[in-house]
Amino acid sequence: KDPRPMKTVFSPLHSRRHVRTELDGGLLIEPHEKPSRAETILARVKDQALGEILEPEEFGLAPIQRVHTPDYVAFLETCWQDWLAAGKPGEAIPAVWAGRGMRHRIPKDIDGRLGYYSFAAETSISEGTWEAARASANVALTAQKLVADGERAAFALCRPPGHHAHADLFGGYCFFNNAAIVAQAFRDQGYGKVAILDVDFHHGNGTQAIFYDRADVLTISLHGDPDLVFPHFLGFEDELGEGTGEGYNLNIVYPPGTPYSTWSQGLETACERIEVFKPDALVVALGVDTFEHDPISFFKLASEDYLSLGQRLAQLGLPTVFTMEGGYDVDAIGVNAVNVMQGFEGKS
Ligand code: OKS
Ligand code: MG
Ligand code: ZN
Repeated sequence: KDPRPMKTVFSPLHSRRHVRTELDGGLLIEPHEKPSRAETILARVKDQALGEILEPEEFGLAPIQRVHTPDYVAFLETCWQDWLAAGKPGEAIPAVWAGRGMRHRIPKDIDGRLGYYSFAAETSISEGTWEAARASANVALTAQKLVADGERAAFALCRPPGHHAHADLFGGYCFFNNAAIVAQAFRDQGYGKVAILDVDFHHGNGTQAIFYDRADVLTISLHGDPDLVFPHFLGFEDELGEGTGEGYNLNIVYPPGTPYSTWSQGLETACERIEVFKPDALVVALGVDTFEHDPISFFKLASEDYLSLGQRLAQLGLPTVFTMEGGYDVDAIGVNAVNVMQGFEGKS
């Protein structure tokens, strides 16, 4: 057994995010992004004795505001109270946006602000969302601190997830971009270059957008073709970065039915790009919605493939923070996520 097993950071405050609604197919369904996801992963971490489980420290808003705008953070803090004060009977759901030719100004009204600060309507807000999103960022920052203090790697069991959140937009179940916050924290602590590798089924649009004009943070995402799937409007292979950041964003897209034998070729391309970049730290935005039985995705990875993924990531030899993103087959999410950690630690 590894003399220094990987630590997991987990906050029970994740359960403060417990919305009842997700707009899907014209219905308000039970959300896919539900509390049992994190509990199932935690149970597997314990069952496998992966390593110590820590509660997060409180880092305050400063490291969040290195990535997100102050007005967006303030909106999230009061959104639910503002919604209640406006006399709304249900959960807060954005339903109006500034379309082409309209003005991108911040309205006073809560319906207007919900639209201004979002890019999609599946992500409802209710009581506790703010507290859970804050705790999730603290989980990520605590894992970052463990690695900065000398751990080889750490698992941030974040919930809610983060990779869709832009500097001032929520959506795709995400509010604070935990992976971006970790990368920026490394930069602010003197790590010269950081790579973010997003292996979630979906494009990490928020992460890409946050670092799009920067060469100090390399962003790579492997994902389902956005011509066919969420987030629909970003994540194509011709998005290479802009200005100083040109050449520091890489998107690798795949069609429905993609198995590990194909997906892993893109992983190899991604790893080779990271090796050329020579970062001082690696952040892995870890979604396991690439699983063959995921209810909302279309890749065909099997549970044992997550061991191989972990092994390949370990070969990069970098200080590594894993932030939990998607994965909605709750029966398998624990095995699949922890397989990545165990593969990283050498299990095959
Ligand atoms: C809309 C589907 C919304 C999917 C959100 C994606 C969440 C996710 N009917 N991102 O990584 O897993
Ligand atoms: Mg991805
Ligand atoms: Zn996803």
